[in-house]
Amino acid sequence: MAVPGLEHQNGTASGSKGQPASDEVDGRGRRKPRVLLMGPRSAGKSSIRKVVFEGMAPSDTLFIERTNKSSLDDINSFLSMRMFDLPGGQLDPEQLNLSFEDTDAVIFVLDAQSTLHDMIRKLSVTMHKAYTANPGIQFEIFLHKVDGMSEDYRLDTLQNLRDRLTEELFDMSPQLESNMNVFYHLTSVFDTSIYEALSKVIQKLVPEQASLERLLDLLCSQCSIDKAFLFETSSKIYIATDSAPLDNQTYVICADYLDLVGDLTQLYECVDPLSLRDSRASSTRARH
Ligand SMILES: Nc1nc2c(ncn2[C@@H]2O[C@H](COP(=O)(O)OP(=O)(O)OP(=O)(O)O)[C@@H](O)[C@H]2O)c(=O)[nH]1
Ligand SMILES: [Mg+2]
Repeated sequence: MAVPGLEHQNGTASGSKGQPASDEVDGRGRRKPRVLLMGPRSAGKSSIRKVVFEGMAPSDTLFIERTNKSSLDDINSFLSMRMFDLPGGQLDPEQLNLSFEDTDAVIFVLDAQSTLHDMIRKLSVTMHKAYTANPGIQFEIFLHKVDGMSEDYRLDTLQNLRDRLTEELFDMSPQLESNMNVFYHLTSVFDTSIYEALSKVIQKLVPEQASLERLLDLLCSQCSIDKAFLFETSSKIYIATDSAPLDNQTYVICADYLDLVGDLTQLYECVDPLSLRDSRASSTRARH
């Protein structure tokens, strides 16, 4: 199953206090969920945004310029949401006219190939501050750039990060540590892991999640389907899936299929007959 086209508008962070502005609510008048992308310099925050939501080739991320002021992706489709890409090292959103109070999820992007010692301490202080301001906030830790690392090494690095962060949070407040919603993901823009991780983050922001899952369960049982996804075709993010266990290979096959559908759509997409006639006329003139 697929939902066509995401719309993205780039802009800068707007004020968040008081009544929400019209671009901060969806078609049904609900406030759009807000997601902040934070982390140290060069961790890969902008690359994630550009690869997933703007279709940039992963190898082209090498040429992305460093982010100096926060930029906003306004995503309007089946799920509307606002994603803010913060400058590297900026862990205080208030300095950018944003706040943790009206943030639904924070994605901390950490470079798995760098030393994380100092960052973990800063991260725990930021998480403490965010949780105090908004206990419902969702923390998503992306241990990013894991391509080129062996499976064992990836898992060891993740376990180390998890242990040290849990320890820091526990030292600050054992009660707070046990109540926080913290989720960990291994990601890379060079494979499907980034799409799967973002799908899991976004699914938690869809209020209709449980109903969608039930509908997909029904679809699977009625039509003898092994696995069903509700996809955003342009970003390859799945908004929901049925309750059967998901293996990575199934997602990879579906993602390849979506790429194929995308390529064929471009090949057969409607071309404005007027522009076609103009281009034919100019090429005829050129031959004379
Ligand atoms: N190996 C690898 N490199 C990556 C990945 N994602 C991003 N990069 C590289 O990391 C570098 C920094 O990427 P950016 O997206 O600019 O990082 P950023 O976090 O937005 O950086 P600032 O805006 O300075 O905070 C680029 O050279 C990317 O090519 C990944 O998954 N794997
Ligand atoms: Mg950036």
